[in-house]
Amino acid sequence: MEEQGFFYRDTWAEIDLDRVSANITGLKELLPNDVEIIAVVKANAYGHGDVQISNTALMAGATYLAVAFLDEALSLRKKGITAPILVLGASRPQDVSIASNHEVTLTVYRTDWLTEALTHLGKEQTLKLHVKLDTGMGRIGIRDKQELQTLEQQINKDVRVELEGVFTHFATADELNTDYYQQQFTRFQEMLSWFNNRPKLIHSSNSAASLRFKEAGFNAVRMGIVMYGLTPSIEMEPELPFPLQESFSLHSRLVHVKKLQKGEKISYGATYEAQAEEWIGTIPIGYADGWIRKLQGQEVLVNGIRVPIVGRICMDQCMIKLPCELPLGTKVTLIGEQNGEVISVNEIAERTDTINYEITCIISNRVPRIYKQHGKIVDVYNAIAD
Ligand code: PMH
Repeated sequence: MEEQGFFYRDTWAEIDLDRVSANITGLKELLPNDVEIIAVVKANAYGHGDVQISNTALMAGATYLAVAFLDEALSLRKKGITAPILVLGASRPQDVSIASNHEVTLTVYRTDWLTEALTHLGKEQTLKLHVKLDTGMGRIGIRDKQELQTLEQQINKDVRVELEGVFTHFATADELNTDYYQQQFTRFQEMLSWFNNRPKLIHSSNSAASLRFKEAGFNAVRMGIVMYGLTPSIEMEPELPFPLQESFSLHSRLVHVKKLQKGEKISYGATYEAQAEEWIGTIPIGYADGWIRKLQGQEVLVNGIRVPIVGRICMDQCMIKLPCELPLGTKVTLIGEQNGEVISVNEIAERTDTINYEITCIISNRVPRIYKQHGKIVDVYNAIAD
């Protein structure tokens, strides 16, 4: 195997960077030229790998990156990313000096936060801020006019800080019913009118809104899930303006193959019992890899054929029922394609009663990531060897 030497367990995720690029190009073509793309790479780029996705996104035309926490921004800086990075979530006011040193843009979401933050900023330091407005998501953000105007004045008085942007976040942009979206959009416009001077960058759209609502594009959009080739919601799938290319796949290999006699049992609790002579394979992936116990019974692909996971999923291993005796080392695909048969992230999400976002995020750091571009492996990342 080409990836040999980077990791020593036959389980890995593959990220197809060409597909990530294609998804960004798809959105770019849909947007007016003057709308910038902010690539949302928080949570290790939804489990895909922050630095590889950031570089791919920037190459494909994104101009800004966004993460949830300052630590994530600093990690990208450490890995050599020099593009602008916005921290979308709350940072501690005492950490503004570190943000400034690494040219990380922070979100301001209350006036008392700003007052305290300014006391921690050095005389010679500068800081870029985007103000978060809460138009109905109810997480963080300013909600009233007085507070926003006080904040604007406070920022104007201090030459060290620049209010570069203003943003909000939609709670229901991926739902077919647009009533709540409309309310939030109207509220955002109203709140924008409270500024004396509107900041340079105005952004409200996540992936769903970017695809659906032109008016919410302003001059930047925050692109997360669609960049990875996943639909923002199942109900939106029929409405997608261009085909998304799923970039994440998950694979393993048979490390043990055995014949069970009728009545013999498998795994913790001995809950699975062979009904006849059966071939059972073991794959080295388990719930500690994010392949959670709820996936018992889920199918995987072997030689393009769907076969079920049998018995309880263990921490590091699980067992599958094989159609016949198969050689050790046979590739098993848990998410992705084999010979035209596909198991999508959405299928795994449905099985586990959750959304596709959660699936790629929870495939843990113990699973190495292989990056492919133009059909070749261009990078391998094994977090536990770092
Ligand atoms: N902007 C903010 C503030 C976000 O929280 C998110 C995603 C995005 C943009 C990107 O959204 P998209 O992936 O739908 O394009 N945030 C989350 C979240 O907090 N939980 O799920 C997705």
